[in-house]
Amino acid sequence: MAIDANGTFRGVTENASHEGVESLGRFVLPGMPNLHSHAFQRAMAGLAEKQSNPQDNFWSWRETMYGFAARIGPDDLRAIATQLYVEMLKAGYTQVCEFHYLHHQPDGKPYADPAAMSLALIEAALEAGIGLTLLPVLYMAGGFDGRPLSERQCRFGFDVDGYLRLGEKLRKMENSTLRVGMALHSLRAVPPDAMRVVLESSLADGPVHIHIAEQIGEVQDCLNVRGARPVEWLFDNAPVDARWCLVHATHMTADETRRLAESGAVSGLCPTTEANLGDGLFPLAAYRAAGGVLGIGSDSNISISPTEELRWLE
Ligand code: NGQ
Ligand code: ZN
Repeated sequence: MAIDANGTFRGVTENASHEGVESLGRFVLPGMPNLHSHAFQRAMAGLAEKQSNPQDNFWSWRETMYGFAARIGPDDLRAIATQLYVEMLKAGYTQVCEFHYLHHQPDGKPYADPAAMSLALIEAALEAGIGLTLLPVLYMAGGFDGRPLSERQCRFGFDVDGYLRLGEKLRKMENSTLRVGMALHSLRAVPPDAMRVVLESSLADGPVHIHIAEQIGEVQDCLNVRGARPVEWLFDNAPVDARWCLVHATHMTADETRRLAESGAVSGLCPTTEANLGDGLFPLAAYRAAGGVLGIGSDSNISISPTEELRWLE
């Protein structure tokens, strides 16, 4: 098996001689990266997997999730994430991208150390022995119209300066098993001007992740306020390339699908949560035909199984 300098598998030679090659004596598979996780949501498994009201949808799921999140502090997060990351390793994930927005205390005040919740995740990954790509999330507004964060969203919020300070601090902790990138929660949560500023910062020279188009409602709001669909708007306004991961690119036109595939950006698909919450199917066949790159994520961590995600995707 040929592996390039980035650790990416580049090819397999059939019937190769094993002369001089160390045998592992068993079948081996490449470690699977988990492109999208909200660790704390592992502990709400079972709270929202049933419909208690015919009107239930993504947004009512989110209210349940917010109510649960309000009870999680740094010690809880460390415990939940440590157990989760061990589960991930046992299931075959060897690297996890943590899309982390639970930054402050439940009332919105920063912890004495504003990085307390990030540090809990770093400690959990170290304890479990999984590679961590920590993606601190920028979350500034409650919707495309720029409305302020709701009471329950206040603990997610940073202004641009505070966010970049957090990113710089975490960057200094990088090592062989910890990488720090950037995440924009979604187009609805990050005003265009703020997006431009953070994308010009040094934090943007690593991985950049974003929730892009999971819900028909947000596609509609984006069209109404910004005059374009989310994927379309992002490509027109940001330098999207192979460093980017667009999570939940569920709702795309044929043209958006082609642009995403040609950009080299990764489509981060989370089949089990997208099936439960997403109200749509990713255009997999067209995307693959256009040469698009994809990976999977366990997102809300109801299922922690790469084979299960791939089976649902197929
Ligand atoms: C999240 N989860 O950030 O946990 C989101 C829901 C939102 C999924 N999109 C919150 N599955 O998008 O506002
Ligand atoms: Zn997510």
